[in-house]
Amino acid sequence: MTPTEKIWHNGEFINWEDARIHVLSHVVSYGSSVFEGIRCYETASGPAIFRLREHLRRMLDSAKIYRMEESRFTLPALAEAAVELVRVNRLRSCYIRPIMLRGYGQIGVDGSRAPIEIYLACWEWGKYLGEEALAKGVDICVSSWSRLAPNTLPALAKGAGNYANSQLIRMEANIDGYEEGIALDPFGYVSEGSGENVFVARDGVIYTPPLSNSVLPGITRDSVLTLCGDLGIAVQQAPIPREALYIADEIFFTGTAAEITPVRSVDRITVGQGRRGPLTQKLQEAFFAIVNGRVEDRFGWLTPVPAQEPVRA
Ligand code: PPE
Repeated sequence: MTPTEKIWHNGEFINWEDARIHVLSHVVSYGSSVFEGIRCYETASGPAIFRLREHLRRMLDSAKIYRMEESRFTLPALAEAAVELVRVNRLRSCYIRPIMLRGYGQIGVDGSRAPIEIYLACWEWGKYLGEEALAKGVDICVSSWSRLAPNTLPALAKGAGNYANSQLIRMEANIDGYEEGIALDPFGYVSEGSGENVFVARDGVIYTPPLSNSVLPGITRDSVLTLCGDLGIAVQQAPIPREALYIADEIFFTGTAAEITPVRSVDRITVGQGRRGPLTQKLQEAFFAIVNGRVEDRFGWLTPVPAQEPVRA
């Protein structure tokens, strides 16, 4: 990771190196933070942040679920801070990581009296599942770990604690020679990847698990559902049995980091023709045309970042 200059903390910009917390901060022992991942894309008219409001809304929702009351900063104030963050760091494109955490000052599980610290950081982040993944697809497995059981950890919240489960899925997949793992939900239905939602196509119809199958309500997932409607592609939110993965025509992952990444095999069983399928390609083209500003932003997904100083070469 290449450091950038500034990180936003509770309303002020501080230097990258100064964004430190005490080891006894509540979050370190108990995973008590919520966070977001947002991409800012390079367009001909400057950097543009993708679906900024929706991401910040999800972070405030996550905070509400975890009883992290925050009244200092409203959604518009955080959105303004994110735009300013990209501007002061003079980046053409980047990944933005907002984090709300329970800080230093209270011992024990109940962290409700520990101070809440809000940070916004950004850095340049390339392709998530490898350079060739977007064109060629990735080889994945069904994880031996299940996704979060209902009423254990809240799947709708992007809470750091939830990512203990994601880490187990991702590390196991990587050690076993796969790029990523798909987890089933506790009832055996397809849920999601460690950091991506999943879509499965067969006979021209695309399916994705509903939110009740323990998935994060992905912003990219929502964008793909919108694009399917716009392009006239049939799409359904429906429970997906594991074996549907093996007989799919196409499978792809969606996520801020993964964008729209085709899957070419599951458990070493080839998906369709073993390469990016036509529906996946059509959706990728529609998605990248919007985020790179090559077509009109017809859904209002982009927040432009005004230029301040010359962009770094
Ligand atoms: N499910 C999970 C578990 C998840 O972490 C993500 C995002 C998604 C689905 C897709 O959501 P969205 O980004 O809103 O479309 N994962 C983030 C974390 C990546 C990381 O390694 O850190 C991301 O893609 O930014």
